[in-house]
Amino acid sequence: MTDLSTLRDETLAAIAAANDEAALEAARVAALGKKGTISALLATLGKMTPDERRSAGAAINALKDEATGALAARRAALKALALDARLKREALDMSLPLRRAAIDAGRIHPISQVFDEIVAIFADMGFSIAEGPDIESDDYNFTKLNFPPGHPAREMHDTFFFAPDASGERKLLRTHTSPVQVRTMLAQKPPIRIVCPGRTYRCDADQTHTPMFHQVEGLVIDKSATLAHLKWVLEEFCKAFFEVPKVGMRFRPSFFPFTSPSMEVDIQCRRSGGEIRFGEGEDWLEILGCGMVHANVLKNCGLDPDVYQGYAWGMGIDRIAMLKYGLPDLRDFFDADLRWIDHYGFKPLDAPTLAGGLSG
Ligand code: 2NM
Repeated sequence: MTDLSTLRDETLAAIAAANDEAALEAARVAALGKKGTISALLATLGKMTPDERRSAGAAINALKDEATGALAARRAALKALALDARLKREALDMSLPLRRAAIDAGRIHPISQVFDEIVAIFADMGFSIAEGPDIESDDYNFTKLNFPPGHPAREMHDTFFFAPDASGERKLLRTHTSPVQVRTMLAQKPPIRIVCPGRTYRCDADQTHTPMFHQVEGLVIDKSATLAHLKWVLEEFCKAFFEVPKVGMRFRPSFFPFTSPSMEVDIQCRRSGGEIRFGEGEDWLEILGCGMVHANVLKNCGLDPDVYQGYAWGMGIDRIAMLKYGLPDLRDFFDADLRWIDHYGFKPLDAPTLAGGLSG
């Protein structure tokens, strides 16, 4: 039976040549499908004599079994090949160094760290955090804070003004965070205890000044807030922030339009061998300005100065951060150099707390 042996060779060759699932299925249908070659042969058995059927039947059924077996074997081989290819594709090189997870790679900027430390200290004393917009009105940034129109202090702030809007109003970039205190006094009833961290702007750029810088200001308004309370709050703050058991402080008379009396505050320090220690020593370091809130400011913000009094203070954060963390150059803060932030930055999960230690 040449026919049968040719059909056998062709069928087995087609199965062996099938390189994927679809080609294998096509080979199966061609041989064993309803209209397949082997199925057609099987259909001829009915018309044969019993003798013919006995010999041909056995041969055709043997071919059918062989083809079925070859199909199963080829299917298994294709599956193994596919698995091999997938394993090769998805192989992991276990000797590669571990990539740092985002939480390990990220760093907190020293300015943010110092903000967080200061916030933790004042939150512990019962202060709330208040924030406001960077773009302010002249009224909130100056007028309500007792800067009279044309007063030289307005010029001293080197203000960035925007072009006047349709109504002629000239907005500005806030030169201090004090407008946040103004907004709070206008919106809340005393007692008020807030600290206001934020960005501030003055048109000034040299070795020790950048046009954008950072401040934290504080405000307490109550019926009996006094200068003695202010001194205590600032002393507690300085001890906590510089992480020392005591600090020598000096209050020098000064002038701000929004406070009376006004003072500048120095803390004692010791400089030796390029290092600085805070709290004691023969040098003084100016760190903040403060005073009792001027009666005009209280009035401008809807508070009766015969009922309420308050104290306030303000400090620049950038220089304080440089001193506390030994950062040599102010300009590094704004260079966005990953090596610098890697070296000087703080780990995100080491959040400053008084109980856990401010700076880790
Ligand atoms: C300073 C120094 C002294 C201050 C005053 C006020 C307000 F709104 F209550 F009048 N806010 N901030 C203040 C007082 C700020 O910065 C050197």
